[in-house]
Amino acid sequence: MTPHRPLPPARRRRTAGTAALLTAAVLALTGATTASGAPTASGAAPVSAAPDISVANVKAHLAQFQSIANANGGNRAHGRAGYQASLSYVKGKLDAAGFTTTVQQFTASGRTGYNLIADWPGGDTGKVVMAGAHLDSVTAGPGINDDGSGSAALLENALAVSRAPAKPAKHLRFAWWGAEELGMVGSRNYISKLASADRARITGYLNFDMVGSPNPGYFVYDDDAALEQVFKDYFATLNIPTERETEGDGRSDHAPFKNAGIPVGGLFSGADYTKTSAQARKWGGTAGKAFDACYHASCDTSSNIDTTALDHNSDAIAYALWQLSGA
Ligand code: DTR
Ligand code: ZN
Ligand code: ZN
Repeated sequence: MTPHRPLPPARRRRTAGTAALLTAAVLALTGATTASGAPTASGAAPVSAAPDISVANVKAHLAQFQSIANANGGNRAHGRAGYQASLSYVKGKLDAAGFTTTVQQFTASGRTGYNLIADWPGGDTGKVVMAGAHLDSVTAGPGINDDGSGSAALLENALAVSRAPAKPAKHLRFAWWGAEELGMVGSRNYISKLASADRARITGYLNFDMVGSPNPGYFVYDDDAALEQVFKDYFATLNIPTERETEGDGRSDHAPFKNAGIPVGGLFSGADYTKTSAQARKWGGTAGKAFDACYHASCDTSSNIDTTALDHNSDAIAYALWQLSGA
């Protein structure tokens, strides 16, 4: 649902239909049928349509993160009670859904930090599709857009995987990183502890850090052409123009993966940079104002979210996961 720029039901159905048509066209080209899930004439497994991710569910996770911050000194920062509570919340949902979860411990600035890794059982473990978001906020505030938005969108996507009838051909792994705000300490730790054989099994890593900015842009990471194209294809079905993400090179948890030679992609709706008038013309919102004026501030609360951007980005994540894992 889209309170800011409500789409009439007919248009939402049409956009969903477009995605379905794309999938149908791919299946027709490969000689597959949508129903059977049998191998195609070319031997490739057909890709079933990605689900529509409920933005209401994503926002319910954000409301939980906000309550957690409220109850724990106003933040969910590394080494604080609000981080631990955020991790328990996400882990509880994943465990109940059948994920195999692992908590990885590390130390940063004299405090213990944690990554949460969640593997969906099955798929070819020689080909791992990974997606992540950081679960820590800065100490200044609750971090609802940065990066409650990515954490919540990813959680709802993981739950959608657990509910889906079709099994992914590749192995799916989700990560919620600790201490990103201290310099990507959690994700760097994960990569440094990963055996080189296990690194080689990761076919791609997708990062979602800030996907519900209140004055949003639609930025797609340009690090890997194939991963970039998957997201561009999705936004093309919505008729939303995208730009290549250039603000954040090396500024989030995809950087350690990229440095390890793993293809990376991701989405970003903008931080403290100012939206230009050209960008406001194509995306709406306010020119001359930051994409997120509450970036790293106490006002990064539940009201610091554009529901439409959060909705589209959540659905784009599902599209990419389904495409890349061959669900
Ligand atoms: N790393 C983010 C902020 C950030 C700024 N630019 C980008 C570009 C792409 C992803 C993230 C970012 C933070 O957590 O503060
Ligand atoms: Zn962030
Ligand atoms: Zn940040």
